[in-house]
Amino acid sequence: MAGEPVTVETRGGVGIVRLDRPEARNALSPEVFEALGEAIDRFDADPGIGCIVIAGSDEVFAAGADIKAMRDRSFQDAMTQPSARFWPRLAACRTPLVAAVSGFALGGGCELALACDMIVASETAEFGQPEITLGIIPGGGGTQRLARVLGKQQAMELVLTGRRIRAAEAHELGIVNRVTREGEWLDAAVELAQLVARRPPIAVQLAKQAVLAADETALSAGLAYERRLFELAMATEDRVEGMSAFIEKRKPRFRGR
Ligand code: DAK
Repeated sequence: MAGEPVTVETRGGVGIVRLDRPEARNALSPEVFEALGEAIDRFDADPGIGCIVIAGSDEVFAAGADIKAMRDRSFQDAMTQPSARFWPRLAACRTPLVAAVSGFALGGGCELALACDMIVASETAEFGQPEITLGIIPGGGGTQRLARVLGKQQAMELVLTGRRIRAAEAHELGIVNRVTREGEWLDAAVELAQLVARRPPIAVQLAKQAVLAADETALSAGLAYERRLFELAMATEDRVEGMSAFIEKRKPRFRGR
């Protein structure tokens, strides 16, 4: 019998959630969506966690939504099942998210990685949106996020053909932050996450909100929003500590206030 569909651990201020459903190539069943959402919510509420890594195994990040669970789903089911709730839940996470991708990231798996704030990929990673081959289209943000990162033409090709791209091409196209050698992907992702986790947490969350707003707003509105968030950062104790530490030539001790 299959065990828990995700495992969690922490490493130096970083929460790591790993999809663990190897018999189905980490397909995102309703149970996986629920467990993943819960783990992310718990880490997001934990003041000891400054960054979250979402990972799979060496072989597969996630092969997408569970096709077997989806085949007989009615329209009503599709409206209410956990996957529909998962995506807004993920978007509400204030803590930065790093996707650590090795092997296949397909369909909802690719969308999960794209919904994260940064992606670290093994050279073995393959990304793709094969939904079209099943008679559906991406439903977890793939068309929108790919079009924003790649531009219309490149996104259109991937979405209309379902062609998979390897890590090197994904890096060239700007989807992936860095590509590592096989076997080094998780440590590299955790290292990047730990760097973020060492930064003052309120400023980190404000910075995440500011960058995400760039996709949603016109430049003038985005600049005004950034200005408000900057002013909030100025009101924190951590920024007094950060600036004092710089002037006194010592390491800052951030307390999340
Ligand atoms: N769902 C269910 N089972 C899957 C699966 C999937 N996505 N992917 C693999 N499996 C199962 C296989 O059926 C097989 O099961 P058994 O035959 O052993 O029972 C087992 O995992 C091993 O699979 P393979 O034999 O195929 O393994 P390989 O290593 O040869 O190939 C592969 C790995 C990942 C290349 C291949 O399995 C594959 O192409 N998988 C399907 C990829 C795919 O088409 N993904 C897109 C799914 S649709 C939404 C949000 C999001 C979505 C929808 C709605 N809303 C918010 C509304 C997302 C949709 C999708 O992702």
